[in-house]
Formats: sequence, C-alpha cells, structure tokens
Amino acid sequence: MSNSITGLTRRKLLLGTAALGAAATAGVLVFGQSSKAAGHIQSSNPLKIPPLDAGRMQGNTRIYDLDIQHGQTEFFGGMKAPTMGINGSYLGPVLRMRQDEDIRINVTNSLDETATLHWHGFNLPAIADGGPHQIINPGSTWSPEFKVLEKASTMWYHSHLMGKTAEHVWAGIAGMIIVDDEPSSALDLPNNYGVDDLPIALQDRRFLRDGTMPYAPTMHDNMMGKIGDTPMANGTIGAWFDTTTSLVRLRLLNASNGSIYSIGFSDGRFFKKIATDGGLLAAPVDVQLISMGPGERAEIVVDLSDGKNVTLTHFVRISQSEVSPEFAFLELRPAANSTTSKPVPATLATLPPLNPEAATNTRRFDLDMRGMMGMGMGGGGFMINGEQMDMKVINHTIKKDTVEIWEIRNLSRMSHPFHVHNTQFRILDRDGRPPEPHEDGLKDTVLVLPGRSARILISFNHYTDEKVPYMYHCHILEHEDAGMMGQFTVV
Ligand SMILES: [Cu+2]
Repeated sequence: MSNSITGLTRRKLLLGTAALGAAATAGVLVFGQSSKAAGHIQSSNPLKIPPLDAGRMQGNTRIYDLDIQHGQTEFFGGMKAPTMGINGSYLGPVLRMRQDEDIRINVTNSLDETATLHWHGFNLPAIADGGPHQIINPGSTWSPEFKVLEKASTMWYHSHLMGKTAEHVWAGIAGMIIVDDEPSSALDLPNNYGVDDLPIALQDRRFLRDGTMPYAPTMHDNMMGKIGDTPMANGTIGAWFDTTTSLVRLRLLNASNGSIYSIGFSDGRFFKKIATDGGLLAAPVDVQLISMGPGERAEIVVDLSDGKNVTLTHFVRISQSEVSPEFAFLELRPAANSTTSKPVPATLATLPPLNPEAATNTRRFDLDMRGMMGMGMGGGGFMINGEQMDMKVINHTIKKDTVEIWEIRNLSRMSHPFHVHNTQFRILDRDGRPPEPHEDGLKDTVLVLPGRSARILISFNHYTDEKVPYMYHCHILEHEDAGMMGQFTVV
C-alpha cells in the first residue's frame, strides 16, 4: 500500500510555458528528478486533518477555548518526541469564523514558560494582536476580543514571544484559521472541510535517531533560518490522502521556520491559485509552481480527474528552465469513482483598484544582515534601517485611515519574507514592475529576494492605540528573533 513518493518524481517531463513564482522565467520549465529527493520517506501515513473548531456562541459572540500545552508526539512509529501544541500535542485546531462576527478567544497557557498567541493576518486592536507585548504567563488565561473584519481567507496563529518565536513554532505552537464570508459562500468552490477542502501546514524538521526534534540551532541555522531535512504536512511525515472529488482545494500555509518553498506537483501539472494571504484573487490564475516564504498562504485548486496519483512537492531550481524535487509533502490518491466537482468560477472576488496617488507618505525599510560575528550568542546583525528590535522603541507612528507606500529593500544576500501586522496590503510593484497576477491580491507578507525591492500600498484602519505597538518583521523566525523586527503604533 505504501507507494514511494519518489517513484512518482522519477520522470523528466517537458512542459508548456511556465507561469512561475517570484523568480519568474518565461519559457519551458522542466520538472526533473533529484537524487536527493530519492530518500527514505514513503507516503505511508494518512494525512492528519486538524479538528475543525467553530467555537461556541454566547449571545452574539463566538467563543473559542484554546490551551497551549506540552505534549508527546509520535512522528515516527514507536518513538515519541516532546512537543508543544494547542488543544493537542502538536499544532492546533483549525478555527473557523465568519466575517463581521465578534469573537473571543480564551487562551490558557498550560506551559511552564511564557508564550503568546498572535492572530496572523487580522486587522484588530493592538492589545488583541498577540504579539511580544501580550505575554501569557504560565497558568493564566488571556482573552482577546475582536471583530472579524477580514474577507474569506486562510489565516493562522502562532506564538510570537520575543526571542523565542522560532523555538515555540518549531515545537508546534501554530494553527490555521478559516474565515468565511457571504460572497465566497455563494461561489462554487470546494468547501467540504477534510474532504475536498484541506488545510495543509507545510513544515520541515530535523529529527534525531530517537525520534525527537530538539530546537538547538547552530550558528548556521541562526543565520539561514532553521531548515529541516524531513518535510511534514500538518505534522504528518510521508502523508497521503484519498481524494473523492475531481477538484480538491488545498489551503497551503508555509509554517516553517526558515524555508522558502517552491510548491508544485510531481508531474508538473498546472493548477489554479485562487487566493493569496488575505483572500480570494479577482480570478483564478493557472500556475505550475508557486513560491511561498514563511508566513505566506496560498489557496490552490488541483484537478485530479485523470485519476492519477500525484504528489505535492517542494522543488528547487537547478537551472533557468529546470526544477528538481526536494521535498515530497503529500500524495493525493484519487478514488476510482470520484465525483465530478463544479468548475472553478472564472470570477472569484472584487478587488479595489490600486490607487497609489492616495498615498500621503512613503516609508523605506532596508533589510540588512551585517556583522555576522556573535551570531547564535544573542547578538547578530539582522537589522531594519540599521536598527534591531527594541521592545521599548516605537520605530514608526502612523495615522489611522491614511494610505502609505512602504518600500522594502533587501540589501542582504538572503531572501526575507516581510510581514506587517494589523493589515492586508497590496503589492504595488517589484523593482518597478507590477506584480504577477497570482500575487495581485491581499497580502500580509511579501517575499523580497536578495538585492531586490518591493513597494506595497498599505493602510491601517479601525483601531488606534497610542501606547501598544504592532510589529513588522522578517518571518524567517530566526531572523525575527535576532532582531529583524520593528514596532509601529497607529494613532
Ligand atoms: Cu529574514
């Protein structure tokens, strides 16, 4: 029954014109094979689907009860690893909520150490954000409340403790959130949770022989972000899933600490990208490969009507026109008698036109890595505008309901996914060129390649707080922990 994932990738296929991710190339893209990917991992475990948590209603408020806890998780048969999770031993439930609802999340910290829980992607009061200032002490409960302002989207939550975010997320303090809204509910998109609509948290870990995955970053890990050699989907190694419909929607989240994934399918088939971080695109975009930095989400729909098994895979580029499989995340196995899904609608959402003329201010954020001496010893040279994160310093004060242009310049030799709290922005351009259609949607994280720049159109609405700041930072968690982060207030 266990079908080698790597067997599926041992093909060299010549494909049509490729629509690529951030590192786009026109022309023919070849999906090759890799000796490295021909490893020991087989698709031998059923994909874990996180429990769906719709909370409970109390009056007009939807209430969730979350418990951050220590646990033991069996990733490999017969071996247990100490982990952390939310309402479970590793990762957490998928929270489901609806636009315009008031919600309250009771977060109890059952760890023996402090933690936070940040609602990644939401426009919300600063005190409810769950960033480094909203510390939850061991044994106590934090109960943020906010209105769900976001459109239908795939969001997530994770610990954001100052200096310990990387360690906490590595251990498992993360989960996904599905937001629904009226317009998207009326669309014929796969939306049967756990059947044709699957949350897929993509991660990689490095295990010891005893089946544990301690967080002990080397200097190299601190510099590059900790990258494992074992891929996991929802904490499942070598995952497979039996599909029963011709179309399947995958809500992809890059929940890794430091890996930038290029996601496609083992046979190089095209699929439809339907949503960016903050919601549906105006129209589906046919792609062969999408690039995802830590923190980014992408909703995709894949057509399995040919009945062939296919594997969701992270590829690496080996030449201008050829990619090679690196990680096999999930094998999809279509049932012989799959039902035929309705086709993906040609129009998905209405996105307001970009209007850079509305911007009243431009800010520049220079991302840089300097002075690598001292890395791994609490020091390090990860900076934004020459400064490292200081909990006591507010780097920017922004006026509510104004539109700004933020220019993010990457002066370093590594890619950095730049994330801004409390907003969904749009990419104006990359090095002066408009964004490709597949990333021309609502975003809260933008991957900026070495030596490149991106300009985003950004605004902060609804909430002010003169004292409590929000964060902007690199979402490579080791970089964030090393100081590539800053603070702003909205007044
Ligand atoms: Cu970074």
